[in-house]
Amino acid sequence: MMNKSDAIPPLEELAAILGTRGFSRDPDDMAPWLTDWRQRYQGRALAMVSPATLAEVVAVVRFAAAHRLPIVPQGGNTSMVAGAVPDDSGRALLLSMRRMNKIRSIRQADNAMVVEAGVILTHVHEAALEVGLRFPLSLGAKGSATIGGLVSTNAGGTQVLRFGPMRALVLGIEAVLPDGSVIESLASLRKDNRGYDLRQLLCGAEGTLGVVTAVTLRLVPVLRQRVVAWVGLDSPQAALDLLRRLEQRLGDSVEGFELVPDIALELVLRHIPGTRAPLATDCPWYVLVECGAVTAGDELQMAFGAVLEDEINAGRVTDAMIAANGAQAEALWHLRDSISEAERHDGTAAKHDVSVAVSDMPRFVMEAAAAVEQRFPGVRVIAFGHLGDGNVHFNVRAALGADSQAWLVREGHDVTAFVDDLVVKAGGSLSAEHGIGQIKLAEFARISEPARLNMLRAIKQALDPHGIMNPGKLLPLAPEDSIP
Ligand code: 2HG
Ligand code: ZN
Repeated sequence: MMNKSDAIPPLEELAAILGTRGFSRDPDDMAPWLTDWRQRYQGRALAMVSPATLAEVVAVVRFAAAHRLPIVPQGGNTSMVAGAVPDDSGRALLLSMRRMNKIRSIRQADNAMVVEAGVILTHVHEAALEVGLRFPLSLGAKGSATIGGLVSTNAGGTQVLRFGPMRALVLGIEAVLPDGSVIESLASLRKDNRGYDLRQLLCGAEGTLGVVTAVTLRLVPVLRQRVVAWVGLDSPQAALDLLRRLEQRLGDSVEGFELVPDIALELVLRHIPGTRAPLATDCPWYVLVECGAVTAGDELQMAFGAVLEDEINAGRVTDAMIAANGAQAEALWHLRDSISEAERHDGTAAKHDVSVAVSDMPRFVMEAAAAVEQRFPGVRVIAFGHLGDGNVHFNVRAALGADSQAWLVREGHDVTAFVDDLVVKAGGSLSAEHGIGQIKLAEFARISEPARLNMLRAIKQALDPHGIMNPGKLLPLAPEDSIP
């Protein structure tokens, strides 16, 4: 465990290495980065360090290792589980990766791009498009989330269906380990059987095993046909049935399939300026569907239209609109991508990032919502998101008119335990794509099988014996480590 010494380490050494742009103890510089996106945690830091090169990251980690200082790596600070802010001890170095923001190379012949951890997702999208390729992963926070954070949380998002989450898109990795050594493995090897998959170990490790400094990302061909539609229907089961029928008739062209309940659309229309309802008919559920093809033409649009017409005629779809152009498509995605923001404007919620088997999700959504609303009268469940991946955000909101902050403090814990028990019963996971961070730590410990926790702890202990890397995140303390 870390040395609890209060002696101030010689920070001037670090300041000299990093220069004025790379080192700050100014409270105003640090303030925006010490509170998590959901504004649930307020941390403190000894200093904010912002290295611009791999060598500088190595120097920071060596310094922290020598003085047993906690390091909290941070990109865009968009974590949903407070995974990128320090605790309030004031001992941590907040390691901002935002200055490591170079696209090092694009290897078109390998369909690959080497990018540094601080590159913002939107910039990756743009750089790929400039060479006629595409990086398929996308999510609402794409304008501020950085690659290092997305890799470290194995981010999912709204386009996982066809190409998978971050883990499926990281072909190579460069990282600084807790002792300051560097693992350099950026070659985009499609096959590599040198034992444990170290690259995958670092993906989703939430910065607890080292600092990811760069990765090689998989790129895919650019789309020449794209169909984006907003579909109204009766239930999550009807939505999943539609997905399967689309797959049967359009093959693997379905790239996005997002479930939106009417309550989520209402929140967006109320709080996000310039938005409007896509359909004239109000439906209890909607899906946003995106299909794509790499060939030019209009067959996809025709085939998609034919499926929708059949579904409407069969009474399985209530109403639908297909975006007529790129601007309309973006407007539909804007509705979907704004749900989280709209929900935040409306007050705080008990958020649950749940996955179960895809085929079980429609039933889970309906039954779990009914159970929660019966057990906690007045609360409102808003379950939305990545139905095609078997992942919804099962968020529970305070009763109308209630003070949501006070409600969360009073009842949030019980609500979350109730939901997580339902998730366990359904054989699911309490974290499909957001990670564990700080917010889910206690529940992760409560509902997980000991073998899982022991394995995680053993890996952590082997690689970071002094516990300096992002302490207090992801890994519940072992009973013998708990501080009395
Ligand atoms: C999304 O899918 C994000 O929009 C955020 O993962 C989910 O706010 C949430 O609960
Ligand atoms: Zn999501």
